Amino acid sequence: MIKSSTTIALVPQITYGPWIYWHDLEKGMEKASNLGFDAIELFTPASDSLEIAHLEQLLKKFNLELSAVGTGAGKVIHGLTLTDPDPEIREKAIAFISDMITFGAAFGAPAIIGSMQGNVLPGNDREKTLSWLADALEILGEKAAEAGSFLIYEPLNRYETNLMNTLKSGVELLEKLKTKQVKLLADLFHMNIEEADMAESIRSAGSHIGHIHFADSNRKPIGMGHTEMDSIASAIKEINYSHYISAEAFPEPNSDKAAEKTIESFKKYFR
Ligand code: LER
Ligand code: MN
Repeated sequence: MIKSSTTIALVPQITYGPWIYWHDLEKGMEKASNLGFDAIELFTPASDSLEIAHLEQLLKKFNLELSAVGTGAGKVIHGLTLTDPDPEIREKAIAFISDMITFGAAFGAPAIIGSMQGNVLPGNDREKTLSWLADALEILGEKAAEAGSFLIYEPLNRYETNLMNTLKSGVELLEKLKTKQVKLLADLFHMNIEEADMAESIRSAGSHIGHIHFADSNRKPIGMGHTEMDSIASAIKEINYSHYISAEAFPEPNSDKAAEKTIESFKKYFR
């Protein structure tokens, strides 16, 4: 079954971005639960920002699951990426994500590699940079397997990375890896910039897709932009997608309305 999820941002340094609820875990969970979301996706400063027992207790209390954990704080706060030319920084990036994998796995949730993938920096070789990314995914994919989980790799739009911008390039990257524990994130906002045909891209990527970010063309909640959702929803159902559809969208016009719009759209297309 396709499950609904909404995001909660808990990084104090970040005060605006594509996340629905902000800075208050318990309040966000209570609201998500009241609206009938199945799960929450968390954006935390680090793997040890929340006590496992505390989160466990709140998930139980509000009858929610943890759909995924974001790792972007490693870049935003610490300047780490998996493709930095400095091997020490790459190593720290791997350690940061590795700890996030362990944290998420305690709740059956995968870690997401989005902005932590980095970029081919000026003066650097593309093939070399891609080999650093592949090496990191091999290590982290196996780490996720050991933890009983999997890892999520997210192609981003061209304004955020020059590594992989489409699902197809993501599939090609994953198919070259030895590890089979890495799945793709289909972020409908990034896809609306990069894909020629979003539904067709979803059908082609098929079972490689392990997580979906639910946002309209303007990164507002689905239903507030011009993304044509009918064909996309059909494609998601056609590939028998059975993971989460998680609202990574701006809290517009405010968190409560964005969450309501999201669950309304989720039910319209997937229930
Ligand atoms: C993360 O999921 C994402 O979509 C990016 O745009 C943020 O780095
Ligand atoms: Mn995303």
